[in-house]
Amino acid sequence: MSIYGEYKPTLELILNDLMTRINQMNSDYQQAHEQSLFEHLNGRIKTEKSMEAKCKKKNLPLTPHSALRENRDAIGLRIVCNFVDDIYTCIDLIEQMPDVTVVKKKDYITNAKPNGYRSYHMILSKKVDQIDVDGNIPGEYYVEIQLRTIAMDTWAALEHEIKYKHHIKNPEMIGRELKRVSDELASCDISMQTIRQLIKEDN
Ligand code: 0O2
Repeated sequence: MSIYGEYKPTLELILNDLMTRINQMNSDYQQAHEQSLFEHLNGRIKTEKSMEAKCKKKNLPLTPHSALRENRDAIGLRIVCNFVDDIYTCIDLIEQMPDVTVVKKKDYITNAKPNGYRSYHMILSKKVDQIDVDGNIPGEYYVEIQLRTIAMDTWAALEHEIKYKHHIKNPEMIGRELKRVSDELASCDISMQTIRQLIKEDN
């Protein structure tokens, strides 16, 4: 039996709907501004195995309620932008979407995690016609959206890979190096944005 129980098809429905709308948002922006808002968009339903592991870690029973209420990232989207400014434009546009309410924001771009992780996280609550885990119709489901630049995404991918390698000889040194690279990439992100601004002002 799936940890998502009978709600799995609704999770897929919400994911597809949001991906379509966010891609449309990018096309509309591209038409209006002659530049895209983001470089790419990924979406996933957290695998049942990962959701079970997360529940176990939090000492939660392996139930749809734990998966969909105690955790709010069963549905996850990741928007990867070229420039930091574009992240905040995306956030504004997402906040204006109908039938979606932002219930939590974490700005790890302004305040990077101590290890150097940078990203902007939003938890959305979305109303749907389908029943939810509390028996409500319309139902309420949570969605996590992570927004990052390409540089932040590259860093997070490498850091994630290293986390699962158990035989690192000098983890302190690797951690320090990763933090240093994260700061260098953040500085490059700012420089790239400045260059874009300079090009715009020339036109
Ligand atoms: P996966 O497989 O990526 O989904 P919560 O989810 O709210 O219980 P927390 O810590 O409050 O836990 O959430 P937070 O800080 O918003 O981070 C959640 C997700 O952000 C993680 O999901 C990662 O995807 C990403 N993330 C956060 N910190 C780091 C980090 O230091 N390095 C990397 N590479 N990614 C990070 P999951 O569930 O861990 O995994």
